[in-house]
Amino acid sequence: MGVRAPIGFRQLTGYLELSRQRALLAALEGVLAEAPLYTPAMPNSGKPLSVRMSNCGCLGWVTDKDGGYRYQSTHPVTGAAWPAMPEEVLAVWAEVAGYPAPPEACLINYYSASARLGSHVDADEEDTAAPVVSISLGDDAVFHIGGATRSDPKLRLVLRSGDVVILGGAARRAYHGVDRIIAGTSGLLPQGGRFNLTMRRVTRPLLPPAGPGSS
Ligand code: MD3
Ligand code: FE
Repeated sequence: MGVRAPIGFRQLTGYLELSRQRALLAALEGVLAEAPLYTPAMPNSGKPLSVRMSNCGCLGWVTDKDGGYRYQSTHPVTGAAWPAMPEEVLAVWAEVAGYPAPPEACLINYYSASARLGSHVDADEEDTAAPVVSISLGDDAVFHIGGATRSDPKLRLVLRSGDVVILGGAARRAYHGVDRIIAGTSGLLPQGGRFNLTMRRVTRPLLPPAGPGSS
């Protein structure tokens, strides 16, 4: 029997055409010139992650040995405020999120050919009603998503350049990770590897979204 994706997982395969991927990449290079990729570290152990990270938007997700997982308004190495989220990124959220408030954080993950991201749950956001929207650029990634516990069966699928994934509902609380990058599968990044952008709402909006029973 096949493993089903959790409710609320939606992969829009090939959503972004090449011209739009290139425009997103150009905007991303501008962001990274101001907020360079850094090597995050695990809380307590200080073990470095293989994925390098940066952020844009008013808040950014960071992790280091002493401070642990958190959102903060400044780059952990330069101390500067995160750059604004580019309009090309905000446009994708506006098109697919189905959420009345804009994202506050956009985490930028960069995977070299040997990078991976172990199975985890994203649980540092206060606004759990908002979806997470992911954009993949560059080489293919083997991604997995399971359920609410680490031992739930996992669905494995490939995320390709131009794919947009929307994580809402139960999927928002599911274990997930990146098993590996398939090097040489995209010509988008001159240096190879893969960028993943995840737009997130961190705080609850002042006006909560309309829901069942709200009229
Ligand atoms: C499922 N990023 O940044 S994107 C992350 O490809 C993260 O870089 C992966 O996991 C990457 O936290 C996966 C798809 C994704 C993003 C956020 C999720 C899946 C998710 C949040 C909850 C559940
Ligand atoms: Fe995640």
